[in-house]
Amino acid sequence: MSDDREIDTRPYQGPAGGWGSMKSLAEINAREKVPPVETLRELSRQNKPEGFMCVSCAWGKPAKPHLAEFCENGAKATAWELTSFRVTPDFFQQHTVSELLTWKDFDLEQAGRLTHPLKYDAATDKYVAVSWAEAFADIGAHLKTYDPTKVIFYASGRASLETSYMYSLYARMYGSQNLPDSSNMCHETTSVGLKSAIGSPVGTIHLEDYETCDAIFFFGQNTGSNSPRFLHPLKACADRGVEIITFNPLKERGLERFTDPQNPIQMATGKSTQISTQYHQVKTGGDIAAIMGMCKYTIELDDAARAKGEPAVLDHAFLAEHTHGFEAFAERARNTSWDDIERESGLSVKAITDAAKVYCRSERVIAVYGMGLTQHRHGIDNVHMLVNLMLLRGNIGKPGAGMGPVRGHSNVQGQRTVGITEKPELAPLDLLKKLYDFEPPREKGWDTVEACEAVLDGSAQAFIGLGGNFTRAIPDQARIEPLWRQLDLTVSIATKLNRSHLLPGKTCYLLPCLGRIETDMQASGPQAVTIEDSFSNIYGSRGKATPASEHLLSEPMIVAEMAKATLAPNPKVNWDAWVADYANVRDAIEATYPDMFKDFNQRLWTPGGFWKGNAAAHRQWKTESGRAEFNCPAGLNATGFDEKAGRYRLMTLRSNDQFNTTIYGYHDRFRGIKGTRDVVLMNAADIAGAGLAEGDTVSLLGDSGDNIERRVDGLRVVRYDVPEGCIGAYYPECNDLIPVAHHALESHVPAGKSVPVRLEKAS
Ligand SMILES: Nc1nc2c(c(=O)[nH]1)N[C@H]1C(S)=C(S)[C@@H](COP(=O)(O)OP(=O)(O)OC[C@H]3O[C@@H](n4cnc5c(=O)[nH]c(N)nc54)[C@H](O)[C@@H]3O)O[C@H]1N2
Ligand SMILES: Nc1nc2c(c(=O)[nH]1)N[C@H]1C(S)=C(S)[C@@H](COP(=O)(O)OP(=O)(O)OC[C@H]3O[C@@H](n4cnc5c(=O)[nH]c(N)nc54)[C@H](O)[C@@H]3O)O[C@H]1N2
Ligand SMILES: [Mo]
Repeated sequence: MSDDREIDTRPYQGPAGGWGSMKSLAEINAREKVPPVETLRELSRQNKPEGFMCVSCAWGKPAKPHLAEFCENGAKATAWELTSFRVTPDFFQQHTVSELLTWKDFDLEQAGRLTHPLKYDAATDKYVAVSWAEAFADIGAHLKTYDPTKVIFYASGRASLETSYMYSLYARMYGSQNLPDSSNMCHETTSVGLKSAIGSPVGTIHLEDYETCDAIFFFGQNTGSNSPRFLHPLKACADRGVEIITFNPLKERGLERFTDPQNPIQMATGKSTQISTQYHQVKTGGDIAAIMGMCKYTIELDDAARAKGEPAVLDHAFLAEHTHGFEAFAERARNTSWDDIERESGLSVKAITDAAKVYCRSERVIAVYGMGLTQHRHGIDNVHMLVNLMLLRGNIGKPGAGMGPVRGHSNVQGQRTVGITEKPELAPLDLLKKLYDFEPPREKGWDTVEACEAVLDGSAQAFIGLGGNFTRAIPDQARIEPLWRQLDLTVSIATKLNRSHLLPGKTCYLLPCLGRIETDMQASGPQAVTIEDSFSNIYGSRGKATPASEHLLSEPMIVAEMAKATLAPNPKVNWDAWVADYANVRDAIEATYPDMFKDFNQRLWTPGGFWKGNAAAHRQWKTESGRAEFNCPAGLNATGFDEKAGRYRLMTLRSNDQFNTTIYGYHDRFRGIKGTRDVVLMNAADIAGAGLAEGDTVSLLGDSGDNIERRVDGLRVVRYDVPEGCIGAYYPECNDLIPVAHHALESHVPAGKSVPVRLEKAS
């Protein structure tokens, strides 16, 4: 166990990348005891044509990859999967589930890869090995007795397009549309916000657009930690003189400066490249106001230019031909006062106009964003505002410009593409009915928040998890965990042990699967799978590492066997043929989505992937009006709650040493926090104002006013450069503080970037 670590919270002076990332990598490889030859062999295949696609983030894979087309965190994810540690049935003989519940997330996953199918035995409070046949038969028998509309089929965004297609078909043939995925906690705000504004639920740019853009506006995305390969195109942009304007409450190192580990001169001389040309520490939830300020400046500059007969600033031809609602929005922007904008954004008029001037003089602008915009009560307004800004000068649907949301899990976007969605209108239900001769459910299913509510009110009967760590990723964990154990059946398909597995339903199975890096041998030979990245490009991926255990089954096989055990035979669906050769699943995907997946099997190994297409990128707007929509926000503040004395806006953050709930270690290098994750990052004035000193121990208490006590104790105060009133702490440790009801309107993404909290000093 790991509680004797040395704690160090001195600020980090180095750049992102560089020798620091090399050292961090070497450490994790040594710790996982992966033989160096194996590591090197696998890393050399990472993100390469005919290789495997990284299991970490969804950043694009260039057609001409670098010699080493991986980053520190991608390599960590590889080592994490290749680990030589194993969690065997013997491990569970030694540890009861109650005991394991006291372990930290890090220690649970560090124990190694799961090796055998397991069933929870309530009498001994232990997991015990079972045969696959027994597990499938029992799961099927249970599912047959439930109301399908009360069964949750969750997916975390890693499983392939093939698995995801089979999984969503299985759920629907069973009668359930409850298909939430991790996207519900993540970029669903993008899916809803971009769809209503530009008619496309995903980003509009290609990776190559970074070669021709002349400015980048960056909101709430932590590139250095969460999509580090993006640092290469960003560095190339910086080298070309592209202006990079960042809005983030925290000074994230990867957005400040970067040393390219693949550049021998930078590595030898210790030189780094400055990334952001302007860095604006906006208040948490203050982006609507900041963007409104930029829109106001741009529109008023245009008003003045036209009054003087000078060239227009706005792209009036584009506005007239392609947009709807401009006049109403322009009036709103003109009528918004700079006082309100300054107060709500926490930025000065000068800072905002400096940014706006760059916008006005740039011809090709890319807007990048991540969780800093999506995880707020008014997250949709955030996304809409960014679209508004981009529309003003026609920056969507032309080369070198467009919307660039950075997706999370490596195939999270793809899962939605092939049917994992609780929204019936997003799945081709009529075609599925025709292809497979069954009656698909037509009612809307539960998303993640609704699934949580269904567990809270007792209406959910069973949970199937295709990967992920659901109960650890969601809000309000302390309230939900006890009720989780009332579920009649819980089934987790997983590679490693995590906290969700330690909350067994009345009947509970833990099914270990192959990872993407491993050889997947089926009747027709070794299989490849496919994934879709943030740019809507689709790639083949082939694992070649030796499986962690001979008892593992592939995800498609597990889904197929569960389906066969649950559903009446259907001559139109040959699950066995699909498993025997995944090319057959790809043919089925092509038949279901002919536009996006034409010649799917032939295009599997296209260098750089093949593009599934995007109407908005061609200025075809699939919106209600048939045009790109300007949307006015409800207000200027995205948090959804008022400021009051003693109340802070809590941002739940990822460290550089984690992948979501998978904790690789205790070193958030770029933020200079080592040895602990139990911290709260606070502004010096706030520390003094609360009568605290650095290093004090405090508790955070929920302050949402719903009379439910929420608290997290034992957090160490760290002085940090964040705006006053805004504090940061790590996810998932602080998820207990987020009420399930505190989510983005419409998209239902838990509002983990602005949570109302109070502070209490430990006595
Ligand atoms: N190594 C690693 N890679 C990952 C992940 C991981 O955990 N580890 N997770 C993956 C997943 S699933 C996802 S979704 C992505 C997440 O990647 P990101 O989108 O980068 O998500 P976060 O790190 O949660 O937060 C992003 C940034 O938002 C800023 N922020 C917080 N509040 C605000 C605000 O109100 N306004 C603005 N402008 N900024 C704000 C924070 O300071 C932080 O820098 O990364 C993926 N890649
Ligand atoms: N407060 C707060 N909460 C958040 C967030 C936040 O920023 N703040 N971020 C949210 C976001 S963006 C997301 S995406 C969610 C993440 O939520 P999830 O996607 O549910 O969680 P992960 O931590 O990615 O899941 C890790 C587990 O996946 C399993 N796994 C890994 N690889 C494989 C595989 O190949 N196959 C299978 N079957 N299983 C595998 C392992 O058992 C591992 O323990 O959390 C959300 N929760
Ligand atoms: Mo995510």
